[in-house]
Amino acid sequence: MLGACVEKPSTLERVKEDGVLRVITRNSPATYFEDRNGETGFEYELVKRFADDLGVELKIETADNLDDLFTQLGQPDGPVLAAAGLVSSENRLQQAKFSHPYLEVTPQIIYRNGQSRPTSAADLAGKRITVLKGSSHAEQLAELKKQYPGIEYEESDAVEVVDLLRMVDEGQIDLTLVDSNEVAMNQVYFPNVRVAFDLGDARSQRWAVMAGEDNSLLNEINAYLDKVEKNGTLQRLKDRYYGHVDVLGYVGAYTFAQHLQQRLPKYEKFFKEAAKKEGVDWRLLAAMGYQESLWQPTVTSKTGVRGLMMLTQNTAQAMGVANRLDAKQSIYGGAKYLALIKSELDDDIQEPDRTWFALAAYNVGGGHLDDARKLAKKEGLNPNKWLDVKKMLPRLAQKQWYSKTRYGYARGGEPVHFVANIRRYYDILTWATQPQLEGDQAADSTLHIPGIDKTKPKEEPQL
Ligand code: BLG
Repeated sequence: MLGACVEKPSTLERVKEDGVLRVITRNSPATYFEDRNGETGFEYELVKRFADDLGVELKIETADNLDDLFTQLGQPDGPVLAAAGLVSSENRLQQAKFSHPYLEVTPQIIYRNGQSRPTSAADLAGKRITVLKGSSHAEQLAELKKQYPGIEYEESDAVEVVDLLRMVDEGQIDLTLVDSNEVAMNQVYFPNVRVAFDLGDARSQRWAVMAGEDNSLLNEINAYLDKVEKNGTLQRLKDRYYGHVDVLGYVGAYTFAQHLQQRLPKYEKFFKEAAKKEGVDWRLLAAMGYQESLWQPTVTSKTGVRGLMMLTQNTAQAMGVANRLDAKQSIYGGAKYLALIKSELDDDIQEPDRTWFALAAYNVGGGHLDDARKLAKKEGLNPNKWLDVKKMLPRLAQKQWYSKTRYGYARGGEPVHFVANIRRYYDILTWATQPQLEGDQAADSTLHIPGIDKTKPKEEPQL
């Protein structure tokens, strides 16, 4: 048909022709932010893979608040997709169409540890409550207020979710209402933040396209989301961003937050200086220090390994450490040892695996690590991939396997946990630092949580 030649291209065709997927989101730790490695965040990673699948470039735009986000999405020359932890609501359906769900979240009332814990909607009356302007939580409270007129709340468009949690943590407000995934992600930064109760049922987060979209993009999005659900990618992202509490447990998460505030500042300077000297990331060193000693300089293990970075006597000697219980010496010694073993690894091992191998060797020794790599090769696995070698390490504790290795028995399960824990702490610490504090100022800076840098007025752009 002749008419087909002049037909308007579909949204999907337009995206492919332009070679760019324009996405609008919010600048917050759970959605999108920048760290020293560049752009990151749960939504960012999910949407970046989608753009890669389409074979187009991803262009992220950020909205100041949720109203602004939907306004921009509705513009004819605006972004075509909103990926910002959105839930569908009746109001929003007038402006947008929503994709298949990718994350289940439950709205949770948050209070400060030590204050009386509200247990039902009636308890919200008379409390200082702040929520995000234009959020589904504001809609929820508006609904509740009809039933409980005593409920007063403020809607703010000058803050992000992480600010709300900080305000509760510091006692500036009594309560807030945020989604469970944000709590899970941020619990590790705020020792006083507690969940009071779930307000309402679980809801699904979805991506949004503008209401008039011709479904070409929406269908593609849905197929993509179904695919990442099936192949495990989605679950891996969830674990990475929202799995801290699952891994650390609630008590571990509060404890980590406490140590982050109380212990790390004492040693941060040493981590930074040692990292600079040895050419490694200070957050990685700090994560190792947490795994080894919970940032305590005078601990001793059952096996006589000592200090903040848990150096054996041999390692300490080799690294020129006179006093293992001196925090600075321990950190400098640990950093030097890490850099040394990393430089000695096989050239075929590429980053980021190279870092995980170096950590494993730090814990179990280079000889045993080599044995595990040889076992991997024999099994047809890749000896240069951490994912493969970590499967072999526990075998070093089983006679049928270790009896055939060069270095023999080792508690091979330990380095696997060691690396997994350090990666978790490293992620948390990386997200807790602001990009603008890198470089020259970094040595003087303390930890900052994305979106809540107290040294800068909130109005300034975060990136
Ligand atoms: C590491 C050494 C490695 C050594 C391995 O042990 O200590 N690392 C450091 O000193 C930094 O040098 O490798 S070797 O030189 O090739 O032999 C193996 O001996 C330390 C580990 C041991 C572990 N923590 C750093 O990760 C530890 O303390 N394990 C015992 C825990 S407990 O007492 O059973 O609770």
